Amino acid sequence: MQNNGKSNGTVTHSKSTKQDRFQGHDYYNVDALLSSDHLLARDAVRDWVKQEVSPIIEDYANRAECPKHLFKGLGEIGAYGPSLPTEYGGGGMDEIAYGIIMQELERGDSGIRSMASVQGSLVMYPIYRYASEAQKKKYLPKLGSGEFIGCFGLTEPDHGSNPSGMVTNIKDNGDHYILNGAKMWITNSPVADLAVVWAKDEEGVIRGMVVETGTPGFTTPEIHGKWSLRASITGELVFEDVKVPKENVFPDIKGLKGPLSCLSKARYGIAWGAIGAAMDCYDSALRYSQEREQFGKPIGQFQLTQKKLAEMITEITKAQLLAWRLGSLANDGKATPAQISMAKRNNVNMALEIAREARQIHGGMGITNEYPVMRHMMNLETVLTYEGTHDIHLLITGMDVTGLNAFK
Ligand code: TGC
Ligand code: FAD
Repeated sequence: MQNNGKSNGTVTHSKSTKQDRFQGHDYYNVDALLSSDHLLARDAVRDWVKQEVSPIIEDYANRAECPKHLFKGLGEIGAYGPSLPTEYGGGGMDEIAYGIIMQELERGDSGIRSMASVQGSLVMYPIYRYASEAQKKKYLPKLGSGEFIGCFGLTEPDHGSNPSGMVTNIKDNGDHYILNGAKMWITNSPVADLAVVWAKDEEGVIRGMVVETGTPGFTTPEIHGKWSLRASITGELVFEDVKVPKENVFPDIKGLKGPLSCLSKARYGIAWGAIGAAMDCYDSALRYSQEREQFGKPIGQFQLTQKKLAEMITEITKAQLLAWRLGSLANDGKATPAQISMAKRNNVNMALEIAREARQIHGGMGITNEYPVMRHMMNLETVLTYEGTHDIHLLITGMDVTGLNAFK
């Protein structure tokens, strides 16, 4: 059982002695489509999650605390920007390797995957793609190693699904800009060293910039009371006449396509990540169904339990094939934003449905932290909403197939 981790008034991370018995599930031998490098990356991250995440995650989620000590470890295993070039702090691997690393991290916890995917896809990627060479050299190696922590500020209190309505703004003031406004729901912000922020200039054009925390007028209050993603830290970004050096503003990218291009990268990782959460729930439910007896036989022998498990592995297999094909397209530079939307929406919803069914198979035990399913289920409620809600992605697919825009 867990304890509350407190000794002499100091909160420490207590390690559970419970063994992580997770085994991967690959009904259609999708592994045969992967290279030896993909499998090596997958197994290394799976081992790291078993050693570093599984023993502590229930305790941290219980206390709604972020395991900050893992930021460095995530850097050491190459979880930040796996598909970015090594000279810019990335892993130099391909898009499938990036996806499979996100899958294994989210198998541990969606909040741990968030720690990595925000840093890699929403902070390092825009700096790599849009910042000056000097800014890249200044920030990327330290972000890649986990020495610096970054966050991404797009959402505002009154502009979530509709970021083009943002009111955060910059005004030219000689050798610097003055930044005012607020961002809401920002993963990692209270522990961040820097933020990639999107704000409108005096012409109303969206611009991106790096803003270092500690700059006078910039605060990052934490948001409390989340029942989801409890091991991930979330906060606001508040800017009151913050001086942003001109060299920190990305020179060439203008408009909403800047932040949306970063979201494509992160949504792609989530399409893979959700499979990890689904596999963990299925794995736990399958084992429970074989071990738990009622009416004199294992509950897995009842047809209704078999229906649940058979449908779960079918949906996981479909999601794996979707992710693999999307990864192949991404490797060729051919994955469209709408294809990424379809995979994010399908795979996250699939994982949430599986978490709910797995919870039922565990009966009353399913609501406890003896099993990972309720934690995954609560996490996936956020994953369904962030990076574009379930319905926004449906409308992106709808627009793509009809050619008619529901947002305008
Ligand atoms: P719209 O007019 O459609 O597009 C504006 C411009 O952007 C281009 N574009 C994209 N470019 C790259 N990648 C994409 N995915 C793109 N989608 C669109 C588009 O071609 C256009 O280019 P141009 O050259 O014509 O200017 O824009 P809109 O204002 O109508 O909005 C469309 C909509 C609703 C789909 C978009 O606003 C949207 O996706 N909304 C959802 C917002 C969202 O996803 N927010 C996420 C915040 S970050 C987050 O949640 C992080 S969670 C982190 C974690 O912990 O993991
Ligand atoms: P709203 O946009 O107000 O949507 C409310 C409801 O209305 C939803 O069901 C939505 O689907 C629906 N809706 C909206 N517009 C339409 C429409 N046109 N048609 C039909 N239905 C519609 N943001 C960041 O910038 N950086 C981060 O790091 C980040 N991390 C997050 C971490 C957590 C834990 C959470 C919960 C959110 C995070 N977000 C982050 C914000 C996230 O991206 C937004 O919550 C999300 O985009 C939805 O915005 P909203 O919450 O304002 O909901």
